[in-house]
Amino acid sequence: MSHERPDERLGWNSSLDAAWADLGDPRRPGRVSRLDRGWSTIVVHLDRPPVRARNIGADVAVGDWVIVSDDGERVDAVVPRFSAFTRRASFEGNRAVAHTIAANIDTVVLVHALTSPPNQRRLERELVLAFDSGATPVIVVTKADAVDDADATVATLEEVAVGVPVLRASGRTGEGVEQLRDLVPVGRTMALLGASGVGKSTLINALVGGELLRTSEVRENDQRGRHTTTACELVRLPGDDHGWLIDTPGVRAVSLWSSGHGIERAFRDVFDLSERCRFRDCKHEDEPGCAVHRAIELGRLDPRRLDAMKRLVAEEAALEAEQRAWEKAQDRRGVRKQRPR
Ligand SMILES: Nc1nc2c(ncn2[C@@H]2O[C@H](COP(=O)(O)OP(=O)(O)OP(=O)(O)O)[C@@H](O)[C@H]2O)c(=O)[nH]1
Ligand SMILES: [Mg+2]
Ligand SMILES: [Zn+2]
Repeated sequence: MSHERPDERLGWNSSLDAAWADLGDPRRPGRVSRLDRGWSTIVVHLDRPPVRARNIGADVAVGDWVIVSDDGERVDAVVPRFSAFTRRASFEGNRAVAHTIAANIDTVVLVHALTSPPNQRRLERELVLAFDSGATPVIVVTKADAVDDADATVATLEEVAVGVPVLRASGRTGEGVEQLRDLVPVGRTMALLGASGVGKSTLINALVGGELLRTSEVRENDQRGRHTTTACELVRLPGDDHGWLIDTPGVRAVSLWSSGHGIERAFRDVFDLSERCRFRDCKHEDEPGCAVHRAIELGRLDPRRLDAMKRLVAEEAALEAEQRAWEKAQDRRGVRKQRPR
């Protein structure tokens, strides 16, 4: 295998150079474009067909840069990611397990449909994960063609989208598509995330200008999707000026897998207010001089937003406690193993 630097048009960049150097494996990495039951599809050269390799034991996500074994059979190593959208996997018994949906992404698009009532709580959670991913979040409200008055829904979502732009779009009429495409210049990657049926694949089809991805009707009664997309997929935008999109299957639950400052950034308004609380460690319960409660009394902050934030902080704390307990248990096991006989 060559020691050639991967193609920047595939999304390689200088932070990956450093990560690759740290990995200490000079073989040329390729990019995972799809995952199917233990198999990775990997693009190594833009102008050659992708290769397929097994990813036994390797923690791989779409968008990852991986090194394939010399015999081409399996993924040998994963180049550390510069960003990743990771949530807590839903059902893993008593232990928290991370599930990375998309890796090495520059922009995260949180897709909501105008045909359903705006869901502020869901958007808040998505924003926490998006900020934690290391990528830049953007909110897209789509199906703009299907409603008469989008303004109220957009305004409701904007209330909790502190500092994050909200774009209107339609996969049917092409509204907003050009603006979205401009967010993905050559060498960049944008992942689309959201509930099933909101129109992620339809939007990607509009962006690439063809019926590349399968889509299907939502349920008439509640506008819920049918989980049409079942695997993440890296899709190239046509033309030499544009980068990559990642389509993802709709996720029902957005559980936190947090380690960074996602909550602080997603709730910047509340954190800004709390700077003016009398006590530095104010919990915004019933302490005197609480600037957050003052803002609620003045109608400047929705009390539901404070509740939502507290719930997320508690969820994150519980997750961290769980992880610490698990690590401790692992350490004990490790010590036992190392004990001389
Ligand atoms: N009117 C209208 N319908 C749309 C638009 N975007 C998507 N739809 C419809 O909504 C349904 C679901 O769209 P999909 O693109 O399959 O949704 P998805 O988010 O990819 O769903 P999953 O793959 O299940 O996660 C389809 O019937 C689409 O035709 C839009 O902009 N306007
Ligand atoms: Mg889809
Ligand atoms: Zn306070």
